[in-house]
Amino acid sequence: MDKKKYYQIENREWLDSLQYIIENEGPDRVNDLLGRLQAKAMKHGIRFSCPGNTPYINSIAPSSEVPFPGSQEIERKIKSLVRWNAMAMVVRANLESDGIGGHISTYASAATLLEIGFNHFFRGETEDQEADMIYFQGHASPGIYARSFLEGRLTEKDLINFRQELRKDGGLPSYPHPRLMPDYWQFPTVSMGLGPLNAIYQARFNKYLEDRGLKEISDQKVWAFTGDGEMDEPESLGAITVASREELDNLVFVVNCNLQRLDGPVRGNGKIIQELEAAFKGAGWRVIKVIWGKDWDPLLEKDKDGELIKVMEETPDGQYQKYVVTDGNYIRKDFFGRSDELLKMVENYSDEQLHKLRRGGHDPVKVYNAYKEAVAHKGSPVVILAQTIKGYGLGEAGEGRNITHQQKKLNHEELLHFRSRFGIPLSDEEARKAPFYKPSDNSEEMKYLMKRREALGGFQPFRNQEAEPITMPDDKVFEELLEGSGDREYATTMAIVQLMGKMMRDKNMGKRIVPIVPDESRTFGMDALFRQFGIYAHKGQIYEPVDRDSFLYYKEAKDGAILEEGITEAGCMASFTAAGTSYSTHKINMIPFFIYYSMFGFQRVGDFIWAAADARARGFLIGGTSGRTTLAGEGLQHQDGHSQLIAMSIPSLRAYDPAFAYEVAVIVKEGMKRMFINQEDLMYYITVLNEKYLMPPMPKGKGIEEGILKGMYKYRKTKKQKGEKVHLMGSGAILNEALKAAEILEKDYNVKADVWSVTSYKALYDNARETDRHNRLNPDKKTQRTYIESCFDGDEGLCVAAHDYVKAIPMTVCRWFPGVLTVLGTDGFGRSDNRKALREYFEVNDRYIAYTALHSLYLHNKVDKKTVVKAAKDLLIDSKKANPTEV
Ligand SMILES: Cc1ncc(C[n+]2csc(CCOP(=O)(O)OP(=O)(O)O)c2C)c(N)n1
Ligand SMILES: [Mg+2]
Repeated sequence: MDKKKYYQIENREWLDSLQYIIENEGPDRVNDLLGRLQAKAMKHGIRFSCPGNTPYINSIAPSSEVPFPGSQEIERKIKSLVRWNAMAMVVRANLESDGIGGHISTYASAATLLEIGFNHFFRGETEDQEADMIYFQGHASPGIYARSFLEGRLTEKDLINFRQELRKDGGLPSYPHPRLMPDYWQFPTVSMGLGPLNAIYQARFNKYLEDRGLKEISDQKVWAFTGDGEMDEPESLGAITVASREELDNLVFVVNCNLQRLDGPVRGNGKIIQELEAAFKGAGWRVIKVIWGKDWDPLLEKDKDGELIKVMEETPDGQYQKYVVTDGNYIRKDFFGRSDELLKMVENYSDEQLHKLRRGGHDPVKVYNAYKEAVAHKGSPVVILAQTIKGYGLGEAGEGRNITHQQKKLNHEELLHFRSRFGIPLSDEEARKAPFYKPSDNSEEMKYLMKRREALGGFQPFRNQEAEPITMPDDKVFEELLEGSGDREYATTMAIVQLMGKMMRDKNMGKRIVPIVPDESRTFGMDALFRQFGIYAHKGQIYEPVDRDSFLYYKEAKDGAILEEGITEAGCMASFTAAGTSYSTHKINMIPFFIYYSMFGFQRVGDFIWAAADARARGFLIGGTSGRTTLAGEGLQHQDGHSQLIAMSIPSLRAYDPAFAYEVAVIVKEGMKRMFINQEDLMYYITVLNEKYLMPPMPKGKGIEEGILKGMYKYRKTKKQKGEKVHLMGSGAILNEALKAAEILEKDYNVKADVWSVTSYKALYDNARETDRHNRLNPDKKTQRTYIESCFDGDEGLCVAAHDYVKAIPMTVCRWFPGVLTVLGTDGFGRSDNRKALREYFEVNDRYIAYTALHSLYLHNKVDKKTVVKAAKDLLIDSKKANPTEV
């Protein structure tokens, strides 16, 4: 027998066997057998080629589709109205205010994807149903507003004032911003990549609450709509393995693959859908491709030899984009013309028919079926890759064109085209004015639309603003820190971890604390919490940990409280946001404490922090191992001397750099009260240190607590009666240097020195700036004093500030200091060395502080030149030393 014949028989035998199993046993058994075959082959060194891709066709075969459950005709009409109003909103805003911006083409491509969701899937909130959570593609917002307008939730005035928020009667923000529309938008998305990553951790947090028994188990879904260009952001794909590892079958991604981004094609020479399929499939997601509309079904049916699929696969995205802007004849020649068989296949199709062959993302039946399968899928997250056309329906005005992303104005002809294309009942004259159009409440469209939302439980998007306040932890929790450490030295990091542990043990609110760490628990001494509170793991602990015999073993548990996220500050921040907005999303106040290397916070995930502030998240960001000279040894990439500077830019953030444990306790207590009892949408940033020293008890005196919270208070009052006076302002560990400097000044230079603990330059700056503004705008009223001024009442004098951050921070408040404020700080790149060497190098140690005070006194004619020159010598101030800011 020749080989060919033999192979044919062999093939038939194997395939028949497989066919038998398919028919009699089903897919699980088929998978099991194929896996065994693969393992056997690999044992013999034979690599099994395992393609990451399926063919370039829809994942759901037409034979598996269910019929559309509603009226396609009415839904098409509704969608057309939304399209028109979304377009009109942008066009009119730009006519009124040239260059105000907005996007038409994104929603135009996403309309079917969103409308199928609104009419059939996105659940609202009812007594016994949790609402779905939806991350909308940010710049598709005109379409979301336009739908809310039809639903009667937004007025015509709102739409007219799109992107004109500062008008007298208000307006709509450009993108989803809960800060600006707190009863409407739930998730800020438009900084690309943040939405997809946040959505993953949101879905995971929902399971966390269920697994810890804090919320009922539900089938609530998290939907994330993203652009295909957006998937280029590392954050978009950066956590997709988290979603599959955690088996987040409550998560559905919908990637709007219009094959375009802002400048042009996403993958002109490649295929974004195939690329994403491989990435998601490899990561363990269920991938549903919705590439072709139903017009293609009969063609694919006829494609017995796979010739059509081959051409579909070979054609790069750039060419598909070209077909949108060319006529049917070009498509016939360029696409179908690649084989006689294909040409024959479409010989009875007119050019117009070829041009109109619809893409999957514009076909309601295909999209409906994809969503239906997605929400029913169990065991893994699902991604839907839907092919669409950017600027769909805009025609010459931008459909599929490279300029379409920025198309914001339509001329009269283009408006009429749009009107006719979508059958909006407006005369030519009317249409030219781009009016908003809403049919009467009795029209079949409006009745249908309202009925659908009612059936799904209410409107989307919406945002809840209320939650039951927590009960404050028992005062005892804070007591130990307020009392000081006696003769035991410890660090403020230990203080905060200790405090957190105590709060977690509080029977009233302990369960609400969510510690979040990026593989840094041992650095911060948090491993002590492992055993007692457990590390959250949906699967529990299905292995025996190596340290099982030790007291503080690595305990993973299904109801664990600690979110040990691994090395991902972005992931931690996403968990922080999910926990910190839980008061709104789940009506349950959760209290996140995200503890991390402070250097890898604001500068690494600053955009996530900004988005958390937009989302009105509440919680504590704890910047550990902070301070450029306090984190010894680690060098340039680790030593943080500027996170407090970036923190100043976030309006809803309270930022503190405490020195002592009692300060930490006062700040945390206040934060708890303001965020979780008063329900203020604030976040607290507290930098803590790993330098151990004695923690004094909180000084008795009046106004200490108030001073800690407002940013500064006098910690040490000079006992000297005579001599010139200076004020030394210290923060964090550098406060100790200021205290030593005071001793030097008093002992050796007959200078009286008060020492202040400055806990928050941001608080001082915020207060001074606001007071200043009040005085400027109210010249007729009594002048208010800044908090800084009130601190120095009758005790004005020269001041020297020293801290472990850049000098720009204290300089923000210089002008409100009654005397002259001279600043010492740690500008420049860090170095690997010990604290003593670092403080010498950055000129922030006791000697530099004392010398700077003397120099300031000299500049103000309070000491003579001889004294200051001698002091420089005695205090070993070297004018030739290396300059830390030299680069
Ligand atoms: C982090 C970030 N970088 C850049 C932008 C600016 N930007 C807004 S939309 C856009 C293109 C989006 O393309 P795609 O994600 O494919 O969405 P489409 O409009 O095509 O649906 C860009 C670059 C942004 N919003 N966020
Ligand atoms: Mg795109």
